[in-house]
Amino acid sequence: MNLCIDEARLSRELEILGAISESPPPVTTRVLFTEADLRGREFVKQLCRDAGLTTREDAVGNTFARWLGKDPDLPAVGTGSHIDAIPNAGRYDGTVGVLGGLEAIRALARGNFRPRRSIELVIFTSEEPTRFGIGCLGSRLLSGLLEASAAEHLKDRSGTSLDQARLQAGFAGPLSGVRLRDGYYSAFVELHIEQGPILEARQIEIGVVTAIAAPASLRIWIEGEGGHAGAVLMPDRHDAFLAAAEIALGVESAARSTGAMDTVGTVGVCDVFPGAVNSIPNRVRIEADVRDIDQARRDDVLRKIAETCDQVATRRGVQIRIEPLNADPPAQCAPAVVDVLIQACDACGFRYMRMISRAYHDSLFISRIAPTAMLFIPCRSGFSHRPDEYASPEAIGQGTLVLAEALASLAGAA
Ligand code: HGY
Ligand code: MN
Ligand code: MN
Repeated sequence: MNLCIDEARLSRELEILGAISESPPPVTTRVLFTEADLRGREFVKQLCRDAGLTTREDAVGNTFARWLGKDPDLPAVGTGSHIDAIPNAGRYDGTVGVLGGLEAIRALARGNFRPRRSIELVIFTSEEPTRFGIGCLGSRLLSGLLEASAAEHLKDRSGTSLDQARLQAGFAGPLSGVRLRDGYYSAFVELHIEQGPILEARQIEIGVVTAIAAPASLRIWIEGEGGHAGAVLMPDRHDAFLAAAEIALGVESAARSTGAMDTVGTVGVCDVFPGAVNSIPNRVRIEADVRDIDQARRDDVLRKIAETCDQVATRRGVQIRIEPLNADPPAQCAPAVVDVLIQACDACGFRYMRMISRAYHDSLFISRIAPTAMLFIPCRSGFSHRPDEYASPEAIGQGTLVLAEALASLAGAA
């Protein structure tokens, strides 16, 4: 097909969405159900309505914008990603898949393509774990990987429950109604920045994702003994922060110990109580993120972290409690959908490479209920989850063009 992507419009929309943030530009922060998140949702929904799509939202805020096909009763072809952003983030993570997906649909309509199967754009709620500690909240509920009963107990750091937060944001109805029926999508494709340096380094336009790494995250609580920083002698201390510091170093050494480059471990959250320079920390909460494409190797790292916690607890005379947040299996992308993406790359004349995704995405969970694959585009130096995250209008346009070709192929012509 002779499709044309409106790169200038797509870039403008990404800029506008990027500036809908709790932080001043160039930083984007858009945490679940904050005022910025709700404004961002409204902005994208209006663009979908302007494009003639019918929109709906479910009880947790997953948003669907459907281009009705000639055979509306057939399972639709899905595409989409997320628009929530962690603190101090960039403006392309997730949004390229949402606004690129919308532009792919608009380009098909401008090219007088009419789909046989409906094509549905999805904005997944809370892909980032920032507010409730677990990532992909919306797609976990859609795929049934997270039961509504378990989700209802989630609370954020202020003690607000997911139910309270979503109702305040205007999303009512039972969470049990979020789960999609089997066969709801005939196929799903997510466009996303690579969040790594490989495509740019090899000067390849498109990454065709064949597998998504297995993420796990832990919350670790350390209870020590507080006291006066001047009066308590060193041998008498049970400093919760120093115990946490040893555990954080243990996360790093456990990840390195597998010898595999695919194993990664990070401690990205550390709350110290009472947080006064002259008071010995008596309570610390840290959160660890452990991933690998090999689930058994990842689980080995989790076991090593637990052993480290036991040793530190004994040696330092502190109490340590591990609260597992998630430990998901990796996803294999559907070969049939991967083939369609490769054919679309060939049709557009772009170089591509098969690759795994070290970041997780909503496709990790949608792949449980529909044949799924992902398209990556290069981002500058592989930077992501930081304000200097950047993907060029040309790269975004190329990814969007391949996506449009793939959606047309998967939906069939009316
Ligand atoms: O952490 C991730 O992999 C995703 O960006 N939330
Ligand atoms: Mn992210
Ligand atoms: Mn993302």
